[in-house]
Formats: sequence, C-alpha cells, structure tokens
Amino acid sequence: MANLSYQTAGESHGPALIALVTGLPAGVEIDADFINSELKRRQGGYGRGGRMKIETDTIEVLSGVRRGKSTAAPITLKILNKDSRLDDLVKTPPIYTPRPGHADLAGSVKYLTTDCRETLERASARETAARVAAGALARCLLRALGIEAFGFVRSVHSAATTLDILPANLAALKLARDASETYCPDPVASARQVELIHQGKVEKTTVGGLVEAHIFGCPPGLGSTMDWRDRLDARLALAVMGIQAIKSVEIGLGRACTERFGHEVHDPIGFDPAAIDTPTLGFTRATNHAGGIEGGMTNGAPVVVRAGMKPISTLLRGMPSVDLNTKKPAQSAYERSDISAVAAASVVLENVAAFEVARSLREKFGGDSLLEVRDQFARYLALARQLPLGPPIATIA
Ligand code: EPS
Repeated sequence: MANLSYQTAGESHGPALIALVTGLPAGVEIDADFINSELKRRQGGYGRGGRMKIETDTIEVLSGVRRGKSTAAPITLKILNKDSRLDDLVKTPPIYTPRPGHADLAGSVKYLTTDCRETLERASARETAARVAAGALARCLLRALGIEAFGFVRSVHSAATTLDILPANLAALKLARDASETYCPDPVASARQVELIHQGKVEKTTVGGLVEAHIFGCPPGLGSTMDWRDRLDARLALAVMGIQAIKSVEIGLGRACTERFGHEVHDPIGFDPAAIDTPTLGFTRATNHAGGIEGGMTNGAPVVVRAGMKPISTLLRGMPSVDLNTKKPAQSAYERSDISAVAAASVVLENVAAFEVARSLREKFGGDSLLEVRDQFARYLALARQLPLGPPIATIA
C-alpha cells in the first residue's frame, strides 16, 4: 500500500496544472463541488491581480475515481490554465531583470540561463492551485472520519485579529470569514486589512501577513515521536514552508512561547469522564498553547498551524536590479501581479496542513478501503478509552 502522498506538475502559463495523489483508500466519496469551492476561494480575496479574472479553476478527474468514489488507484486531477501561452515568445517573452525576492536570480544562475522565465513559470504561486486540489481531495477522507479544517487570515501587515478560534463556533466563524474580503472572521480587523492592501495598491507595492489553520477532530496519536521524519509538526513545517512566499511556520503559541515561563506555556491536563467520547478521550486542556501537538503527535486538541507570508515580490513600482545580460542596473520586471495574496495563502495553508494530517492518519490506521480505515479508527479509540488496559506495573519497594 502506497503512503498517502502527492506530486504536482505544471507551469503558470503552461496548458494545465496537475496533482497526482497516491494512497487514498478505496470507497472515499470524492466531493468535486467541495474541491472546486476550495479552488474558487483560493482565487479570491481583496488585492488579487488580473490573472484571477481570467481563470476559473476547477478539477477534471483523469484517474483513480469511478462513479464518484476513489478506487485506491492513483488519482490525477487536472486544472486547466485558460491563460496558456508559454511557448509564445511574443506573449511570454524572456525576462532578463530578476525580481528581488522571487526565484528569478537564484533560478537563472542555477539553470545557467539569463532568461528568468525558465524558472519563474514553475516557481509561481499558481502551482498552489494543484496543492489545494490535492489537500481538498485528502479532506474528503478526513471529513468521512469527522475531521474538519478551518483556515483564515490572522493579519495583513499590521492589522491583526485576536479572535479565539473555538470548535463550537466553527459554523459562525466560517460565515464571518466567507463574508470578509480578506478571509478574516473579525469584521473590524478585516476592514483595516482592506485599507492596508489599498494603501499597498496606491503605493505600487505589495503586502504580506499571517495565515492560520485549525484542524478539528484529530484523534490523539497521529504522527510519531519515534523518528524525527514522522513528527507531525515537522511534516507540517515542511509542507507549509514549501508554500511560495511563506517565511515562517509556527505551531500553537509558536515563537511567543519563548517570551513566557514554562507554567504559562504548557497546557494543564485534567480529566472529565463526560468527555470520554470526544477526540480528547476525556483528557481536558483549558488552553491549547501546544497547538494540538506534543512530542510530534496529536494530543486530541485542535491542531493549530500559523504561517507568515512575505509581501509578493512582483512590485508595480519595481525594485533595483540588474540586467543579467549586460550586468547593468535595471528596474525589476513587471507584467502583472497581486497586491496581496494573503487570503489565498490561508486557503493553501488549510489544505496542505490537512493533507499532512491525512497522511499521518493513513500511516496509523492503514487499510485499503474506507470501511477498513473507519473500523481500525474506531477500534483504536475504543482501546484508548479503556486505558489502563492492565494492572499498573508494581513499584519496586
Ligand atoms: C497566481 C498566478 C500568477 C500570479 C501569482 C499567483 O499569475 P500571473 O503570473 O499570470 O499573473 O497572479 O503569482 C505569484 C504571486 C508569484 O509570485 O508568482 C495564482 O494562480 O495564484
């Protein structure tokens, strides 16, 4: 059985983007409407550029799905690029002046070319459409097991919300987020974020921010502490840092825990027998500073991951650069771009983080079909609820 995994292919102005997902069990209902709605959300948000007016990102399923359900075979998802013109030298001419902050300079040197387009077409954040498709596909499995993800914008530039994200408020939070132009469920912060993005537009520059995802309903024990590669927080860091323009990844309190004493950081453990049927198995935590992960494993609390996105490096005002052919000063190239794609990044984060949870879940429960996965999931929780499974080990006198 292949582990749950995915690859993407495609260039920003190539014919299409592809996500190839392996390791999904058989019998998972593939909710194409849900996947397409995530793709649509990724295209939106205040501050997006002209490209998003051209594209209508939707999936075409090329393999691995029969009559709406996964067969366990590799699943290929295709997203058509309407703005396809990569081989047309007039429409996509060579670019010789690298944008500071983008892959242009490093990529051109690495691949021994002076045409930045050779690298930038693949480096473009357009590829995140394929990653959203893969993540939303994996969420079809997670949803069948009661695991839900919620991503939103915590801040744009200096405008942040301090809103608490509680599972009980999920429906209201989703409504508020989806009503916000910046995907921030706090209307006051959202209005300020719009102003800052507008300021970025006026000043012909770009704006970054913080995005956050919460994953609810994870059972304890996803991920492993036995090998560093299997730690869920390490997997999340890799997946999230792999998103274009992301410069920091945090779990739970993240970096802020370095400015507090230990007793102010760690989440005290209690037990409430009435909560034994919840994902926490009755173990209660009044706080979730750990972001639902201790020792690289889920602890039953929501998984919380936050990422910092830099301002996009394509600036209408340009930036000082050099022409790679003449080595003489030149302003960096501009074709078109977003002022802010922080809202889009929150959708990407939510979906790539969910994929990593699904990957760890597949590793823990195995199985070739959804029925088997469900069965193993339930057996494990039943055993965990019965702890202690034997008499305590006698202490040596
Ligand atoms: C993007 C498509 C791109 C950019 C943006 C993200 O389209 P184009 O290059 O044709 O304008 O809008 O790319 C970047 C932010 C980047 O750094 O490359 C998309 O689909 O999200």
